[in-house]
Amino acid sequence: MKIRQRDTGLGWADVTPREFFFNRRAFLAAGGAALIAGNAWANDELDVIPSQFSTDEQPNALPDIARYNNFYEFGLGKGDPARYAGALTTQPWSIRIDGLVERPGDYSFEEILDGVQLEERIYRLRCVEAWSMVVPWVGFELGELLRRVGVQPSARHVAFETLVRPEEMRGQRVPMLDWPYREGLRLDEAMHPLTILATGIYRQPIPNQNGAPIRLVVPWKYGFKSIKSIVRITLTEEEPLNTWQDMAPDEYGYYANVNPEVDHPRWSQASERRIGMGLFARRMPTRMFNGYGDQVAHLYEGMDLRRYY
Ligand SMILES: Nc1nc2c(c(=O)[nH]1)N[C@H]1C(S)=C(S)[C@@H](COP(=O)(O)O)O[C@H]1N2
Ligand SMILES: [Mo]
Repeated sequence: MKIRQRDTGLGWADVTPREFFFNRRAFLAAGGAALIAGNAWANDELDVIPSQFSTDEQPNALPDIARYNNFYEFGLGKGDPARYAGALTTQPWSIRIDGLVERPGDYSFEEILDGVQLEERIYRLRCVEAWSMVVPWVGFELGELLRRVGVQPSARHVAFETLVRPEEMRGQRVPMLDWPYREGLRLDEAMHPLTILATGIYRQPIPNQNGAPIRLVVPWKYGFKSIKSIVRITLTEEEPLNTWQDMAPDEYGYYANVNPEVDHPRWSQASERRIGMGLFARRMPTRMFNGYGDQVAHLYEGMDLRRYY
């Protein structure tokens, strides 16, 4: 997919690409090299500062993060993304930002990152399938981008779409999902400081299988909300339909907040298995809002979270 650059009137349009630095030896020592599906940006280490929003939990090792993935564009198996995502070219990349925004347009990856200070944010990711991991993401607040493009007063939601490119995304050659993969957030969720766009993991460009070159991370929601390889962000008034809600509305709602008290119709959500600790490791209790309740519970005050699952 080729997106033409429109005149956006945005001040950060004519910029030099961000410079990355890469520590090849540390990367090899982490055992990641063989597992990382060729990312075109992956020749540098990112210029990153630590974030106050990190958990103090021990992050999973890079090989675990990069070999056990859900990314249906590359197949259904957990190992398929690591095996096949190397075919994806992530350079050049741009995101169309449209809908109820002041400055709609097609923004290149470089424009989006221009002037942005990337932070390392160690977040838990809890999947609806009841496994979890802790990931040292590198990213910046989605709200920062939305403020820069200007949200119109009538906007209430933010819709996201993943790339459609069946030549490189072999899972898209079968109509398993209604491509493109789509997600949505309420505007206040999207503007919350915990909601980030991630471009890296372990201070390196994000591995293709984890959603290169840019993906959403919403740490208090089930993993499927964290849409990968984003090419479109649309501000809307109506609540957008997301892919899993569309496929199976009784199993997947719009909110998808991590909630140990509301089970998935086919299994319990009360506990989780941390990947990398072995199949026989004790399951740990799942926490309300994945442990981020102090920061986000107020967003849902007065809402019946059984109804709005
Ligand atoms: N485009 C796209 N984004 C996606 C998915 C997908 O299949 N396609 N899977 C989701 C699910 S179910 C999870 S749990 C997380 C997994 O992210 P990770 O592979 O980085 O752990 O990505 C989410 N984002
Ligand atoms: Mo998931």
